[in-house]
Amino acid sequence: MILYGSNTSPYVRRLRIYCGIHHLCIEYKAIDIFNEHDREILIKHNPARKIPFLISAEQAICDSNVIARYLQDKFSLPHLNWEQENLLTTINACNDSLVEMLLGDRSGFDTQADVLFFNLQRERITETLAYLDKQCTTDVFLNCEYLQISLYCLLDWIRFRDLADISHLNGLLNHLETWQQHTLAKETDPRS
Ligand SMILES: N[C@@H](CCC(=O)N[C@@H](CS)C(=O)NCC(=O)O)C(=O)O
Repeated sequence: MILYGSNTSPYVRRLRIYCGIHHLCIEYKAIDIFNEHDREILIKHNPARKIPFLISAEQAICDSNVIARYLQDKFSLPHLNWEQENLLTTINACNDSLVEMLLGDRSGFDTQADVLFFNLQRERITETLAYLDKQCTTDVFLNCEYLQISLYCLLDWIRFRDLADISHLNGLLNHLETWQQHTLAKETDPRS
């Protein structure tokens, strides 16, 4: 199996850390989705034109959430319960809005403008981070390694790209500090 992605994507990184922790024999290939040659590979396998995607002997699996479920099935790893799925949805919502803001910024838009689209993203980012700050010390969260990894990858990406102020959110800061000691967090650091 081959996991395609980029070293900077938090969605890809969460899967790389998860595979590493469980010693899953998955090859990783980094691609640059804005490079002409690599984009052909992306287009061939994922109509949504997003990373990550996984190529297995049987088929291509697109989207980090689906890839995680596929790996959990394939390697008999625990699935998330419904409360944990909801937390993952919250992490993803925050991550998706930050991606939109980053792309808006790179496209030359004023992402701080008082307009509906950016107001909605900013509201979602602020509220989901505040919510996750409270949830990240609960048993529901702490009993799920995939959630812990996913939140760590989001927070470290926020810090790496300077995307949001989390300096007042102590739960999130503690989570970041705990996970950044992990060998796999160091090995997948987007800065290196
Ligand atoms: N729901 C997707 C989101 C993946 C995603 O947004 N990936 C970004 C990179 S971090 C991407 O490929 N963006 C390309 C684009 O938006 O055109 C997942 O969980 O895999």
